[in-house]
Amino acid sequence: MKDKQIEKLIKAEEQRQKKVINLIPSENYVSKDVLLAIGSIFDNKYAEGYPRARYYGGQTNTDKLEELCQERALKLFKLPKGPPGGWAVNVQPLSGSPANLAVYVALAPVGSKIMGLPLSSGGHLTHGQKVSFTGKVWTQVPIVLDPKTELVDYKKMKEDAAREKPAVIVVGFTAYPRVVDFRKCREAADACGAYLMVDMSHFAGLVAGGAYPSPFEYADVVTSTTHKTLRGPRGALIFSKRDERGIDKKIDRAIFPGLQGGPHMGQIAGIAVALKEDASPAFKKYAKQVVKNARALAAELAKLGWRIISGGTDSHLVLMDTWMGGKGISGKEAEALLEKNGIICNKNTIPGETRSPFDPSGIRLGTPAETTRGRKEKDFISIARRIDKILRGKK
Ligand code: DSN
Repeated sequence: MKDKQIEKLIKAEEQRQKKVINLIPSENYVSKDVLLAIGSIFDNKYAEGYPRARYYGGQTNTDKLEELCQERALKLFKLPKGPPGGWAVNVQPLSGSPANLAVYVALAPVGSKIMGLPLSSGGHLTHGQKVSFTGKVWTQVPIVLDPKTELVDYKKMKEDAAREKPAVIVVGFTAYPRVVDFRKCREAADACGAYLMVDMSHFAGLVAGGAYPSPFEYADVVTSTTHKTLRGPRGALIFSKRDERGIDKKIDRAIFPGLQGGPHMGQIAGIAVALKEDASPAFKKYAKQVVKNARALAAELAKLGWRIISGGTDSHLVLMDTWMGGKGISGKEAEALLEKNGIICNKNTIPGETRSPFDPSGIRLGTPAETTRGRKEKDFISIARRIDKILRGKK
């Protein structure tokens, strides 16, 4: 590389990534083929529009690439193309937040309501949080967690939806360790005529690998980033049901020309590569191992006396109360102490949070990245013991 400054930083980051134990649940390690595809000459091409309906010439290869990526995405989740009764997928969103925004632009009139889980309970900024653009244009109707079980209170969700009549109900969270009951979410959407949107960014790879329930039987729209458990490059997908409501057409228009310009064709090439990798038997094994590892991590931490939110996990992530009502240490301190000892995670609010989001009561731990590196349950039991020692100041 001619640019030595940047080359040095790339090498330093490579070393850092190799050295640490990465427990950030939303990160992963992509294959060399994915890196080759995103660094390819597809990056040079403008392709505003969609296959066979572009605003620039020279689209022979980009059209084929985008259609192949779409085919692979539908096949991975066993979705028929239709219409009617099938699914469409838009592979152009630049990342998860723009994808979610595009769905609201398409389906929720300005000023209407969006029902979502507040950030402090494990939701996402783009699920209608006030500091996000989605909370300024639309009003969030909060999904509430049962304070005892720390699980979604589906009964209240349905009652609140019937009363508040949100245009969209968005489920699928970023710090919620358990499975989401998509059938009950559908009932809540039907109680008020809302669209049911599932943001499966965190667990899409688990769905693909058969290690987490699929939302497609119940949802109208499903969004996902491609760089978390799906183990692809940065980007996102929007799946929409193809029926007389024309959701897919509205979403296509919301992405382009509504919100975005030219798609990042290099990223789309990388996404297509990852989606093929995700369809392999090896990836199924990987997805199941991710969950087994998270369960082992949660169980060992609980055994060592830490409070695990909801008592465990069904997914790739563990939410841990490090503060324990003042008997432990804050999430910010825990994150820093662990990083000093080579373990990377993120501080996180916990349900019923009483502290500031900048120094909350917990940390979020995840297994996708280290499972990619081949770690198994016994490794995660050792990691749990190491975390315990570090947080108790014994290391
Ligand atoms: N930043 C992602 C996560 O870590 O969950 C969500 O956008």
